[in-house]
Amino acid sequence: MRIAVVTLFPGLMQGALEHGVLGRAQARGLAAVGCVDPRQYAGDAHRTVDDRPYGGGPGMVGTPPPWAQAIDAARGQVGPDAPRIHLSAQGERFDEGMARELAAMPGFVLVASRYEGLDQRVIDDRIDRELSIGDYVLSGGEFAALVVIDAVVRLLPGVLGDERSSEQESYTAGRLDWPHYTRPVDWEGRAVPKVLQGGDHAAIRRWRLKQAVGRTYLRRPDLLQDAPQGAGLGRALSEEERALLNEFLAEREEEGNGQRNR
Ligand code: 4F9
Repeated sequence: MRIAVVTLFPGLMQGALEHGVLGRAQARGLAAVGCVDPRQYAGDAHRTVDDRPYGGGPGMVGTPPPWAQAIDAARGQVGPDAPRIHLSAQGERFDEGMARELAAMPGFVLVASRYEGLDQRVIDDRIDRELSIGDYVLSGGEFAALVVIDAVVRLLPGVLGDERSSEQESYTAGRLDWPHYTRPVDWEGRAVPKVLQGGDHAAIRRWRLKQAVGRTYLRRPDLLQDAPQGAGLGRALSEEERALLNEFLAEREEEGNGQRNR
């Protein structure tokens, strides 16, 4: 997969992309991330890439010629029909469903503009889609672009090894994770749950699904609704999950309305 990022801070992107899963995916040739800096296409001696907004007000707006040329050059790196995606608080909300959609593509362009944004004519003419990673304002789109890249690249075949089977993946999609434990078995008077200490794999699987469904119910009940138009991975409870949730809630009641697990 090829990803090209249009950014005034290629160094910020490249630094973050060297590490961990993303660094390894690139080293192994599974993903290639390149950056295009609009400053390369600034015509004047001062390398200007923004200007004061028409109509007045604070801040600066990305000026069309260098941004449009940088977007065109980025598309040249990834393919003539690659979608051009602008990271923007005005965009549709990015979620795991969209990460899967992007992971199935041969490549895409991410445009990270500064906080005040991009001249609307560039958006109208050179952007195919706007994505938001959440309802907050960032000082620029770079960190949002990194969030999208991380969520997508980890889904590419071969990137994560075999940590999760696709069967397990479809069972737990749209559900929060279950709790994890490692040694020591007792830590500051807190024990690892008994079922995890034994070797009954069916019981362990059942316990984990129960915790996942219970946590989702308590913390993110919205995920237990079918997603409006297939974007997110939320879905209604299955029969098995409903039974597990009833058990989870009964056990929680017994424990005294649980500080456990919140
Ligand atoms: C981008 C915020 C994506 C949320 C870009 C300022 C942004 C953003 N999601 N804020 N520039």
